[in-house]
Amino acid sequence: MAKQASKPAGTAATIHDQKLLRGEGGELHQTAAGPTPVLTTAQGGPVSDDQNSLKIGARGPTVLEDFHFREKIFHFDHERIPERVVHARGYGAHGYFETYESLAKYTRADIFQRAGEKTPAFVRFSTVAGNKGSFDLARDVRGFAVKLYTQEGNWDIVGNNIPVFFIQDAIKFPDMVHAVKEEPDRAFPQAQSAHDNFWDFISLTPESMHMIMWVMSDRAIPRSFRFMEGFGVHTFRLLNAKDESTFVKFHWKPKLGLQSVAWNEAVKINGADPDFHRRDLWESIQAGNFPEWELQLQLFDQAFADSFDFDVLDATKLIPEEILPPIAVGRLVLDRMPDNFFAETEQVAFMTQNVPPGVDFSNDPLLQGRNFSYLDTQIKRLGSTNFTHIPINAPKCPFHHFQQDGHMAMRNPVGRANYQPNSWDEGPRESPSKGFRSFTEVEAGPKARLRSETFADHYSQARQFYISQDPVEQGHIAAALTFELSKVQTPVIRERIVSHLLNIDDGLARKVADGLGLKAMPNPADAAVPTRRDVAASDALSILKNGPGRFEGRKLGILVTEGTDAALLNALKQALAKAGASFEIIAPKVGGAKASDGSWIEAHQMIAGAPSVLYDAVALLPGKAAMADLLRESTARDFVADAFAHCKFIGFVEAAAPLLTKAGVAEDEAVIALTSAKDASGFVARLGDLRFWAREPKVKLG
Ligand code: HDE
Repeated sequence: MAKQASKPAGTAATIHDQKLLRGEGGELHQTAAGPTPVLTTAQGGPVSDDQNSLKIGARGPTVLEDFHFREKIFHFDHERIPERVVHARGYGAHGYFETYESLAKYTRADIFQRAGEKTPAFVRFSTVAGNKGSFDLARDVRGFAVKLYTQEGNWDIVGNNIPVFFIQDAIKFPDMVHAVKEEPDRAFPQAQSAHDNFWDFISLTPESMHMIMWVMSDRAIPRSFRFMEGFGVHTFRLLNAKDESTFVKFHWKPKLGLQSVAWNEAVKINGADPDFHRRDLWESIQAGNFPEWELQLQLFDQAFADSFDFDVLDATKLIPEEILPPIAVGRLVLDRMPDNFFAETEQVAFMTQNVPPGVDFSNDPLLQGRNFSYLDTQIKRLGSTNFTHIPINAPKCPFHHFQQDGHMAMRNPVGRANYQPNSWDEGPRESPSKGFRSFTEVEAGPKARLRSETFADHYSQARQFYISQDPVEQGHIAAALTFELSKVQTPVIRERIVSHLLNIDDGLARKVADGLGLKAMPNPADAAVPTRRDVAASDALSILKNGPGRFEGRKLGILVTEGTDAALLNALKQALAKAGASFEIIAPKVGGAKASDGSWIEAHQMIAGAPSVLYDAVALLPGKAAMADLLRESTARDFVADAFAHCKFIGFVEAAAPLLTKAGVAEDEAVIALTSAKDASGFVARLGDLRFWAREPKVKLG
């Protein structure tokens, strides 16, 4: 088969053009890679000239008759489809889910019947508020949407990296989203919650307080998709063959552990590499380092649910893992990037209502509303009821139904019967035993717009989250709230938020009030139910208390110049490979530099293109003779100063000492001298701590 050229080389086109002008014509189909196919129109007609529109004379008007020109421009004009109303910016990958053990005791879902069974999967990660072209490191919730192509149809677990949500009832979703998106009169700020409308809505919506603690924590600025958890958020049901129900909450746990960046770092990453998260996923999958998550389930029955002082139907609440430890039931591995972003990542349609037999919904009013929204929104985005005909959305199991026609119908039924029952013995029939059956819950009550009393405690779990954090993390929450509210121009909104914080933690409220320069402390907000001040801490809620203790999957930035110690550099590379970590070489010139032993060091980046915010730690290996030039580069100084300010580990050779001084680096145990190649493995072992947070009070990260 002829190989498809990705795009014609510019020079070839020019030569082709000149030949045509000279009247030589001729097809230029030979390239270094072999023959390429003849360019055609969408109708398959061969094209002779794709460089010039059809004109009357060289300087005359273009003629309407030029069907190739018209088709090309017409198609281009219609390339865009509406972006998602939320979660517009996303990035996806293919992979598989592997079942550990049979879960037949709890569910009859086919995907959970056989140990070792692999089910194809597609996952899309996203931010929520920003548009499709916004940056990756916004302070925001991350979408974590998983499509499992099971033998009983597609199962979509459309989750987030935060296990709770802002609101309790889907009817508030448009208000919540309007408030966080850019303000409608001025169309800014983009992809950020630091503005009046968002905080106004939040200050008037106390049920959002638990979620606000999460969003103001480092969870909302993840280091990469690979280091995030995912959560189904709502309580679902599993149903076994006897239709017995078990409540379930879904959790995805990253194999490489959790990691986030610092806020000051996030701001700089957005400038240096707005695609930081998607590039990270692309690079790791292309390098064969396939990210992996374990699916863990919290399983419980009605009696257990009734024992909580919160309602498991309330999506602003979680069940602490200490009270109900999750059990691991399988793993998700992402091992292949899409061939085409638009066809797959943009057109994938996730829907909460896609569940296989053996999985069912609960009455969570947020989930009930989502089950309408996700079908409806696909018509808007994808333009036809036949969006399931798009390969990424089509089931990978056999399917048969009588739905027909409509725009862009690609799979059309054959035969006479397009209904059932019919007398022709044609077509599929329903199966009461194999088909989806809802849990036969008995429902009764007045038809009214109600909110359950059991949803009324808005502060206890917000407090639980806050007191479960490490002091460093608590500091980050206070700093994030102070920063966000400093962008709110209406003082009464700032005060209202502080009045809610008083119901969560006095120390936090005081810190934020102080950071904002509030003249007087407001009264605590009215609370429908007083905060349970004695709520127990849950260590599972902290990132830092659960550090991975290894540098695997992370990246070291290595600064080199002419005269870099080749032996040390090679030893570092080996130690990193052993640790399962990667590196980038940063040199004054991207062409590279000559090492101490005369060998050539290939560089990945020049210093100005690779600020240290793009790396988890840095090693400074300049040669002595190059230092005078390096000291003149302000980007080299920033490289070091930022690494220090962001509490990163810094390895340095003696020659780099003047650069450390110029960057204001003070000695501490994470600023590590590298005297020779033998220091490399010890240095890489230290990197497993990821950050040296004890430095933070000195650098006042804010
Ligand atoms: Fe979504 N959400 N959502 N959401 N959501 C969408 O569906 C909606 C909610 C989530 O990568 C939309 O196809 C309502 C919670 C993810 O394609 C839309 C409510 C959670 C994605 C929609 C919620 C999510 C979406 C926009 C309140 C975590 C991206 C485009 C009841 C459990 C999926 C689309 C992807 C996308 C509606 C709340 C997660 C409009 C009405 C809670 C990960 O249908």
